[in-house]
Amino acid sequence: MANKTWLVTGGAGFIGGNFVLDAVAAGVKAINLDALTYAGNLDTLKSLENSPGHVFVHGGIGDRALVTQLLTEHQPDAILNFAAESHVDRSIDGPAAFVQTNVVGTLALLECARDYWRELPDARRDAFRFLHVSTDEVYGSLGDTGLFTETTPYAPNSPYSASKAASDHLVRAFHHTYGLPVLTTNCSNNYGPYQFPEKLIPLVIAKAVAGEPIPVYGDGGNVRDWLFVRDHCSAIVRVLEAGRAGGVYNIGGNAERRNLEVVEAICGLLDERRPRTDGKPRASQISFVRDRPGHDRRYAIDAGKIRDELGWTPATRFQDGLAATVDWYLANTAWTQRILDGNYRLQRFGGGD
Ligand code: NAD
Ligand code: TDX
Repeated sequence: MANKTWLVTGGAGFIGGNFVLDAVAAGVKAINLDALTYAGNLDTLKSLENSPGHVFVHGGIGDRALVTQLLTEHQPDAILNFAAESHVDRSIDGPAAFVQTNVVGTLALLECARDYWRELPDARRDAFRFLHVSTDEVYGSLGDTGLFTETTPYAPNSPYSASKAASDHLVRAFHHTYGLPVLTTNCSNNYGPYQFPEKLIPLVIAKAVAGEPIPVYGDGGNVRDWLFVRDHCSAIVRVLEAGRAGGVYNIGGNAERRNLEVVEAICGLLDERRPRTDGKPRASQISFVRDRPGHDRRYAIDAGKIRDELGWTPATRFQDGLAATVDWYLANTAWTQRILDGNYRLQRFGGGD
């Protein structure tokens, strides 16, 4: 990784931010293109302020002139596309922004990448990769059994997952039609430091600590397969370095949990670390609320391909990653508070009460 230059998009977000922090620490020069939407946060990257390994550029992936200028100026060895609208609930209220960034934006980025890649000298052209970060949600919803593999047919159910599916198809088409050396990763639910508090785990921590009701959608029986964010980052590096051009790799944590189990586990961790003054358990704050429209019941990843082909497995057990995440949010309340001082107040999106 050392001495490589990567164009990272969406690197001020949750996963992209963790990725940039790790990559720069490993000696990569990261050109970080981020539009700084509500989800982009430069506080995450504060430790890189004086680092020559990090160049932050405020802008969108759909800005062809800007992307072309960055490619020409920095001559990256790879492009990693994390930039997206990422919240399912927001996609229910406003799908257009999801199509704009995830589909139209990714198309612009692909066209710029193709034109740049074509002009590279032979050796650098062979080594160049465009890695697209996608989600397991493109495969739809599972019943009580079964796992998503790389050949599971696409069946996206939310405007978010439909827009990610469309972007995956464009990435695939750019390989098939133009020969662009692409890689696609479809990952399960991530959790860890620097996640925007609209998502389940940081939302529950914030609500629990604030003494507010903790909203569990429906019966709390929906299942997600949780992966610690830094394990996702290490998987992406592994795919970038050793994945077969044109390949698709599913990434998962082998940690299927019902939502209610996750919420109760967080409550238990907080009871140990930050007991309520009235002595009641935090689980007493749990409130079952109206379900998410179109709520996918179960996601679960078969991560056998990345394990067998590339030797990657997750390093973090869910109970350890969850405890580390709770500890991180308790130790970094200023990071969340700065968000809550802005426009977001832990409110629900997507047709709830
Ligand atoms: P996030 O919402 O925390 O971050 C997205 C980042 O993209 C933000 O910094 C935002 O400012 C930036 N952005 C948005 N529109 C942009 C544009 N037009 N140009 C440039 N930057 C733009 O999302 P995340 O959770 O970090 O997800 C990152 C990627 O990983 C997404 O593509 C998402 O679909 C995928 N993914 C997420 C998860 C998960 O559990 N969070 C799981 C699997 C895959
Ligand atoms: O308040 C809540 N209560 C609740 O029960 C919230 C915010 C969520 N939920 C449920 C809905 C889901 O079943 O928890 C589960 C997780 O919800 P989210 O954190 O919104 O994640 P999810 O919809 O599963 O999507 C996430 O994983 C896949 C990411 O946001 C996506 O970007 C990623 O592609």
